[in-house]
Amino acid sequence: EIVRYIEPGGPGPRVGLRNGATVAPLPWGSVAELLRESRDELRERLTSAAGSAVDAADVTFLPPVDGRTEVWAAGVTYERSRSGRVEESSEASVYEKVYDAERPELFLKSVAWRVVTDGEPVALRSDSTVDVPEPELALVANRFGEIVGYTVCNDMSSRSIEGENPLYVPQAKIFSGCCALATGIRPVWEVPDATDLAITIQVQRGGETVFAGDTSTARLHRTLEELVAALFAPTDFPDGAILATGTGIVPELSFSLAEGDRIEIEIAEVGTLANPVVRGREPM
Ligand code: DO4
Ligand code: MG
Repeated sequence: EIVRYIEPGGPGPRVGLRNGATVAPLPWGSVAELLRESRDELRERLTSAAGSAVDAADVTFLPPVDGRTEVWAAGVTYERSRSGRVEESSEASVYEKVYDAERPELFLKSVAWRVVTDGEPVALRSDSTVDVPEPELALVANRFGEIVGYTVCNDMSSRSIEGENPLYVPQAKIFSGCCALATGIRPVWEVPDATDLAITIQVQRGGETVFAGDTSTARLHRTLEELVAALFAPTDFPDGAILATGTGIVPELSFSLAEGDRIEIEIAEVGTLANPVVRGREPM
């Protein structure tokens, strides 16, 4: 897996290759720089370029995104997401239409510096009453729009704010602690078939599982290539982009996350992501 990390007493963030319990530095100064390579160049250089390895337990892993690389997300790409939005929204037809439309729903989820990673808190808006995690396969695309890797994304969302009016989607989706990515990017050639990966989620509260769900990328209503092509067609991404592919797991509307919960997500062959939940600050 491609990772970003800091060694104690070492230089600033490095890009490395995690292999089991070790991490070896790679020659790129940032993930943004690495995403300027073509997929073929990256594959060739990754196999030969790693320096001397250190123990993974001795380093701090950072979110695997930096610089000008943005995180985008697709919405209403699974039938369960469509039915969940129809239930919560005052404007249900918007979601029914977009599910079958040629143009997918795409939105900017996060700039790199706002992303958190495994073990760091994700947040609930203080003005929201129904909040959920959204466990999503995220595609890592290079500057040419080639998918070079996969990671796990949690697209934290306020259902009460989005449900009030679809024009509030940016506020329901973008705030401090809204976007978590796993620590590693699994290269695409390590995952021969991404079209049937199991996705599971659990929410733990006071030692009990208060929500559990599962799905598979086989239930995606659009192809991975189609989503990346729609993102890259009108827009340049000189340092690549990360694109979360939408959620296929939506709890009943009676469920909401609470401060102190712990969210655990796993995507087979891609990785895991676990985060504690905090309540964001009150309005000033
Ligand atoms: O329409 C809002 C976004 C839905 C979404 O994020 C998802 O389906 O994952
Ligand atoms: Mg989502």
